[in-house]
Amino acid sequence: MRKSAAFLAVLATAGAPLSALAAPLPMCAQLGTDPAYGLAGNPQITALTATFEPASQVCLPSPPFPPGTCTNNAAYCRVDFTFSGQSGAAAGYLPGQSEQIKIRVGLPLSGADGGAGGLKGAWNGKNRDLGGGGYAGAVGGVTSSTNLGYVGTSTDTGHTGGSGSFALNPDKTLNIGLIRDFARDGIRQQHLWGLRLAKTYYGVAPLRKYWMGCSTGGRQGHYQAQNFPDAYDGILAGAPAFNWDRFIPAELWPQIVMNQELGAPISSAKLTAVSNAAIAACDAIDGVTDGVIEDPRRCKYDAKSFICAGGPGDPSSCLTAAEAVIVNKIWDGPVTTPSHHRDSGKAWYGLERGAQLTALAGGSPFPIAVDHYKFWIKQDPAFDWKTVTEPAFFKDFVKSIAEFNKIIGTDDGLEHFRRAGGKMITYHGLFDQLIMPRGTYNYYNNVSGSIEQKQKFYRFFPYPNAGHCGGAGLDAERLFTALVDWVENKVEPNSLVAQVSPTRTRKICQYPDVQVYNGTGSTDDHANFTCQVRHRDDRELLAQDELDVRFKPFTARLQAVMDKLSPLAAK
Ligand SMILES: [Ca+2]
Ligand SMILES: [Ca+2]
Repeated sequence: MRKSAAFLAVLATAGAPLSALAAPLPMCAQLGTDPAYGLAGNPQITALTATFEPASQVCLPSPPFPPGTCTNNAAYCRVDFTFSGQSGAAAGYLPGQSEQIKIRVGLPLSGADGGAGGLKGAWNGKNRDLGGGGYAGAVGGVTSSTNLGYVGTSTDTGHTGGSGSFALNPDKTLNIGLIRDFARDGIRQQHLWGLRLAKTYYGVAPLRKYWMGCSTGGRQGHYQAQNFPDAYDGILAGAPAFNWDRFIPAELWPQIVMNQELGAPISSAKLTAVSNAAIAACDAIDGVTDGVIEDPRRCKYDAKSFICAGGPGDPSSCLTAAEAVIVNKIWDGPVTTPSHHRDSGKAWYGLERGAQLTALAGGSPFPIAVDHYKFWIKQDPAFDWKTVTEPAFFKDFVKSIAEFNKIIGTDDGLEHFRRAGGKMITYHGLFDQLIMPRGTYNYYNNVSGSIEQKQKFYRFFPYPNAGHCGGAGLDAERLFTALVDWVENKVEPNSLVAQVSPTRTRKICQYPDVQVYNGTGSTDDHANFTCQVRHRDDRELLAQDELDVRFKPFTARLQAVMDKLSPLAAK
């Protein structure tokens, strides 16, 4: 890891007076037992443990993984506890209920505990908070941070278990306290306790603070950039689950149209076959026939081309005419009749042509979307999503925006983050099978400023052919290294290299640059491609993704509806 001389000098001068004033630095176990260190005996802390975790090797089972697929974990100090700073109706909970945010802080060993090789023991002087997935509901491992020398943190976001049912009280009212903990307070406390424990354990506050997360972790990263703009030097926030109020109900759209118009899901074999047909049809648009679609937004493949002709040449998995209509509706996302000549009718986006459809349109619906519909929108645990008609969907969609956009929509601007000097990288696998990539294009394009102004602090890397948070050479640690280099060494990340397969590397160009094959040499070598710099995206691509004004939050009309409907309107 590269560290600038200036950074080391700052750490040295900042560290000296603090450690001179502080009480003796604790051993790991003392964090769990000695009230002098702020956790033990703290009335806001329960279920406290501080454990010295020795170095270990964790191997994945073989088969299916190749023999020796192992991770070597460095020894670290693991601190687990539950934080409760709020309680009762005033904080949005039920009477007698209190905040219960589980937090894990992993600390690379200090000098007192035998750590070495970093700046303070094994610590590199920096924190890297880690994001969650789905509805969270459990603290995650932190060794991906501690193994690299960072303090690592994680939270369950204030509820237990991966269901969305925490949002609903037994009396069918919304539990605003727990929703706020999921949206905001869990990650805020995770961050603050990471800072506090670093200072306590090493005697000096971290001089660099990073966030790293994908999916819900991508939403969490954006939430903090929007709401706590000076908390981080750098944020890596991939496949972001922002627009939560909109894309989550849109994840149920495939099931609603299949149920309403076909009465049953389309078979997985057919869905896979028509996705492959789309890839085959659109592969060459980017100039290289290689199974990769560089920009699926340019792919207009019509599922009607895959209708069984009734001849001997039909694949066994071809579609009926009715199924083809539905596959197009899934790809196009929820679109209703425009009410005005300037309306698009588009409520949200679909998955890209070529993405695996079986996660959202398979034999059973995606549980996060079902839970959102049941517990959040309908506030009825017995609600059956199969009763939702297509026209009713759009009413429910507006209700979801009205009630939840302000608290967890996470689509506010980044002006304060930009002014605070933060840097953020987002990325999205373009064959993401759960979160529609065009939501990320939409957000990026709605951030204020020209492309050049945005790229000074916020960059977007679309990954062709990659799925949700991985695949096709999407490597979050490689992205994180680029972020650190940008923050600490001012190296602007214009393009990255993806190891797509053992025998293929490709460039990943920042949006809206376009990858161009140089015309000679192997198309499996990234060196034979160039990222063509562009200052704007194609107008036609932007126009086709314009959302209908009725489904955009914060228009004046919708704001009035929101304020009337929402018990959550006050953030
Ligand atoms: Ca709270
Ligand atoms: Ca191609």
